[in-house]
Amino acid sequence: MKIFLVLIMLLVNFTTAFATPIPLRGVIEGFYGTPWSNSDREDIFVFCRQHNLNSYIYAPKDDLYHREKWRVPYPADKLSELKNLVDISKQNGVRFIFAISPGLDLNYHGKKGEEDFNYLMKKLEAMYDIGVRDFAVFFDDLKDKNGNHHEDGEDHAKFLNRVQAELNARHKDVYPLITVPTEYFRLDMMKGDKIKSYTEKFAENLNKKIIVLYTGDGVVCDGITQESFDSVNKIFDREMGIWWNYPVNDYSVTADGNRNAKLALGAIEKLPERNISAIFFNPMQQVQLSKIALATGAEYANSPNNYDSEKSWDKELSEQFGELAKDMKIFAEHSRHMENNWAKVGAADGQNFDTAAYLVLNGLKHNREVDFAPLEKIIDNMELAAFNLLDKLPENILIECKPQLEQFQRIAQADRLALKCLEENNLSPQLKILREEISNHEPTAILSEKSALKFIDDVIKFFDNK
Ligand code: 14T
Repeated sequence: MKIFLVLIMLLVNFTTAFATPIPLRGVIEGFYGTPWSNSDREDIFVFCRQHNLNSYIYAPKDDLYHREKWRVPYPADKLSELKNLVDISKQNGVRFIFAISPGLDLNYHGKKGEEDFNYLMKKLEAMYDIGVRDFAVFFDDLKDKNGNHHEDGEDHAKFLNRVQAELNARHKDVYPLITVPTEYFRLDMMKGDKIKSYTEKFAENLNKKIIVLYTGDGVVCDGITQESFDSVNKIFDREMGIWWNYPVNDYSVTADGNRNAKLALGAIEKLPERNISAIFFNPMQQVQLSKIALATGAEYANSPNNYDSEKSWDKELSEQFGELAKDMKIFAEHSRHMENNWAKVGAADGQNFDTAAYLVLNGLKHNREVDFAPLEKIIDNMELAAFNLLDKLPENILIECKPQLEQFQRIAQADRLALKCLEENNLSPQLKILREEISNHEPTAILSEKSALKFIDDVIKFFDNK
């Protein structure tokens, strides 16, 4: 029996020892909105080293020199700041990948085409001079307001081939070029069963060494199946890389134009196990809180075929939050699912809450004897978690989630009153006031929309329907 156990343990060690990490794995600073500060970036390089992530892509959408003014060289002060970053990334064993997004107004042909090619090479050359050896040229988000684009896949591919050839001709030590096409999610590459002409021409003409990133079936989507992934590998005739849009929350925009209202605090999940050349996680502006998802992503990237998202989530929460881990998990459980009319990713919020709430509401609807205690206990823990976290989280983390924690507290308090109303079979007018108060804060803080927040509305409806 003992020998049997030892054998099993050896086998487990064996499989983890032979886990094959995704070759290129890291973080892409690729979100809209205020870019990370340089000290945020330095912090992330250290984090990458600690979690065996080997690369970082510099691609902040709102760095003017990255996209809008891509032709304009970085001024001396910005360049020396970048040099400092490149040095620190190297010290941490992290490849600093410099990305440029020239697609808004790039010319491909004639005299203007030559001029633009030279502008772009100049920009990359300046980065080579400060120590960058990895380059990316992105063509994403070039659609007009009707959702159409006028790009030509052959133009893009030939431009990229030429950049790659020129880099290789000038330098012996640059890594393969990385790109994102204009049609960068699977459903945008296809019209029914047919591959659209941009994608077809892009794939057909693009040098086989160039690494192509895409985001899955949609821009922000509920996982990538192996089957779907392999079908895209087939279209591009190479192992694709993934640009994974979690925990990024730049699209969580409220009516008043407030970004990042909901925090993505869940685990990375539902990604393929095989044939992946690269994976980059697009984070939130909230750099500290991005580390929950990023740490699970690092576990996935280092061992895609024996990754367990819930286990990894628990482990990383414990590691990052120590004695506050239990409370952080309660909060994070209500802030991990991201969804709007075009985006959907992350495990459902408040699953335990929902199970208990259903038993209560459904019981009452069918005039059964109901036990209120389990839900009450869950609500108690939510309120306590919010209280503890507001009190004890380190300043640099608290600053990223204070509005959401306060909203969580409001929701828990309203949930408590809602439950009390059910128990007493009487709708207190105070409940609608608390609900109003929550709505007033929604421009800056959203969480648990379909779970703990919805419960308040469900209870109000319950009495309205009586
Ligand atoms: F290139 C891509 F792979 C990509 O994801 N591009 C952007 C990215 O910068 C952004 O952070 C991410 C999440 O919002 O999605 C892409 O940007 C979009 C795409 C949309 F369809 C922003 C708004 C959209 F409606």
